[in-house]
Amino acid sequence: MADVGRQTDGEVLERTKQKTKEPELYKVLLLNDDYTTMDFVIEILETVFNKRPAEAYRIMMMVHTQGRGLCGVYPHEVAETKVATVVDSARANGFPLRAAIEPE
Ligand code: TYC
Repeated sequence: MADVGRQTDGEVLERTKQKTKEPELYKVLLLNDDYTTMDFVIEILETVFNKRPAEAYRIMMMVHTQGRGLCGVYPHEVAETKVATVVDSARANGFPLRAAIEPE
């Protein structure tokens, strides 16, 4: 049932859409390169994406063998922050690791 919106001059406006929208979600992907160590990628997956060790290893190997791998799905601002955290941490450690976001 549509809820009744505000009233103006005897006219009743009905609100037919929901007021709150689900946030759009984005995939965060890690990309392969030849120089970042496997241990560093696993550490990133555990610390930035909250993966347990076995899952972190699985995702790292997926990226290593397939070129890219899914780390998580987040609202846009969270996804952008994850990418920035990955890149900042990689550069601080001298690695060229890259991450990307993609609409879900
Ligand atoms: N290919 C890298 C190596 O052989 C490991 C690696 C895995 C790098 C995943 C990046 O996102 C990555 N050392």
